[in-house]
Amino acid sequence: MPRPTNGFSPKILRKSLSNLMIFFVVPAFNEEQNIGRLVDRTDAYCRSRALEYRLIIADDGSRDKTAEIVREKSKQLPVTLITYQPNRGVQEAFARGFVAALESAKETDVIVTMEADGTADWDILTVFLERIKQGFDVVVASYYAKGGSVEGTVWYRKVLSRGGNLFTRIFLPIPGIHTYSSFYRAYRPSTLRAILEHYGDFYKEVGFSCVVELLYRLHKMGFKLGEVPMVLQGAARVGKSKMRVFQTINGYLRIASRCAFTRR
Ligand SMILES: Nc1nc2c(ncn2[C@@H]2O[C@H](COP(=O)(O)OP(=O)(O)OP(=O)(O)O)[C@@H](O)[C@H]2O)c(=O)[nH]1
Ligand SMILES: [Mg+2]
Repeated sequence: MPRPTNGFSPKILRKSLSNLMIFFVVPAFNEEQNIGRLVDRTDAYCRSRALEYRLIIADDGSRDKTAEIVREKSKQLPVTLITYQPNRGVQEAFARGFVAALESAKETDVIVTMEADGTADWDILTVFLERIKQGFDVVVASYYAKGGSVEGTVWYRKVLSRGGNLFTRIFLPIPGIHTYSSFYRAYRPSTLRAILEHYGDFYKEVGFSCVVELLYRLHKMGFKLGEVPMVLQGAARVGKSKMRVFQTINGYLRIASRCAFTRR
């Protein structure tokens, strides 16, 4: 049974969200065990709520059947495959996905990023869209906000994630934001266009820390950022995590020294 969407009735939601298009941008690396499920889930969710969408999957040098599966799905569904070799990291996949989405997105549309592994809570998607309609420019799924949590993940990943998050909250404070590393977010297209125009790129970072840098840039540019509590279901993923721990820690340190101390 679908869970209630934080107080918004499905009927009201359908009416208020009927004229926008969602551009999903999903980075994927060796996700053959999860990607088909993600495509089907996206389609079922959007279809049941009469949401128009395009799902852009950026396959970043996978050595498994990720691209093949997505290509097959794109024959039937509004799915775009971006694929290249070799693997360059999640920053490249996000950047290519953003550029593809921005080529078609109108200002009233919404760009939603999420992981390919199915760990996101679908029921908060409509809350994201409502927040954007209410005037937020960017909304992030937050497992460290009150009401959020991380479930089904090994203890050392939880410690690392919480430690990294605490670090960013101390050195890169953003009022009202408790989670910096979440991939699951909704952006008004104008925010990403503004970042590109102002900085010339979305971020400098390579790897998972790029999303932290992007969020901090958006904050510094004065955009209104909000969050929605989420329970991250770690057990929903099949296969191993692709997060490179040391690269990510290094990235956080670099961002802190570049952004917090030099205020750039
Ligand atoms: N394009 C691209 N995507 C990547 C790369 N590494 C990871 N990803 C994707 O980024 C998302 C997050 O990676 P995960 O492996 O789930 O990392 P995680 O969420 O920290 O780990 P779990 O908690 O185990 O899920 C997934 O959709 C991956 O497929 C990469 O090098 N390139
Ligand atoms: Mg994951």
